[in-house]
Amino acid sequence: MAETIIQIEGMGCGHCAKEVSDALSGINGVRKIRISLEKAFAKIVFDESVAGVDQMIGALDAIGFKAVLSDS
Ligand SMILES: [Cu+2]
Repeated sequence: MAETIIQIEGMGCGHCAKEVSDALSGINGVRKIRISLEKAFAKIVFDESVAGVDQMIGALDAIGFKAVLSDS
C-alpha cells in the first residue's frame, strides 16, 4: 500500500471536494481519500500494484481540476 499527496487547484467548496473524492474513489485500487479544502490537497492511500498517481491526476484533469503531485 502506498500513500500520496496531490495538490489540487480550483476546489472552491464542499461540492468540488465531493466531485474530487468521487473521481478518485472511482479509480480501481484507491483505498482511502482524505481531502482538505483549506489546504487544497488530497491524501490518498492506494494499492500501487493497481493504481498510479498519473491515473489520479488524469481523472482530476478530466473533471476540470488541475492537480499536481506534492513535493512532500
Ligand atoms: Cu465548489
